[in-house]
Amino acid sequence: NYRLFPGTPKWRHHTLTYRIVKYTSHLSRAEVDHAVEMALSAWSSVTSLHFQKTFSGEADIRISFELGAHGDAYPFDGPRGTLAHAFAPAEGLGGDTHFDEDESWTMGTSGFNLFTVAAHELGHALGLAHSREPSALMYPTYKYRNPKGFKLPTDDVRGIQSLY
Ligand code: TQI
Ligand code: CA
Ligand code: ZN
Ligand code: ZN
Repeated sequence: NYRLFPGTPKWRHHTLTYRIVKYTSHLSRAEVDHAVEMALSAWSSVTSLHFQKTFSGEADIRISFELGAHGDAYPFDGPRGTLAHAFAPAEGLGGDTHFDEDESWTMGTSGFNLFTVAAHELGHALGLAHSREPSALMYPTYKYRNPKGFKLPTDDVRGIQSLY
């Protein structure tokens, strides 16, 4: 029940670089690093993908927390509404993942859990669209996921393994 994007955009290399360009004021840097690492490993653990962190220059996946209008065609809208978005695999903006700095990002069950939303967005950044399967991570409804012991639902595994 997973879906891919029209034209099936995907990364042509399997070692992808990522860079956290702008952090949030709601969490420590270490917490953001940890949530992102856990989210990436959910996807790399079931594919041949590897993620390499970079600290300057270009990166396939540029991650940032942004407020309101931030230079792409999709301005953020303050608390609630849109939480984050990510661009399908491509050069340039492709793979980039933006989080709305106006949300209350947390490491727990209150507000919006950063790991949960990051794992979903990175699915988009790798080429998955929304699933029709309600238990899937790529189903378009927020549901808290505990990063401790998290296992990617079968539908998402099938989806990502169809690409990588
Ligand atoms: N942002 C939407 C999302 O990521 C933006 C979006 C809609 C989108 N269609 C897309 C992004 C297709 C890439 C490709 O789904 S959101 C969830 C939910 C959002 C929603 O802020 O609405 C999560 C962000 F619904 F699944 F909970 C993260 Cl986890
Ligand atoms: Ca918002
Ligand atoms: Zn954006
Ligand atoms: Zn989505």
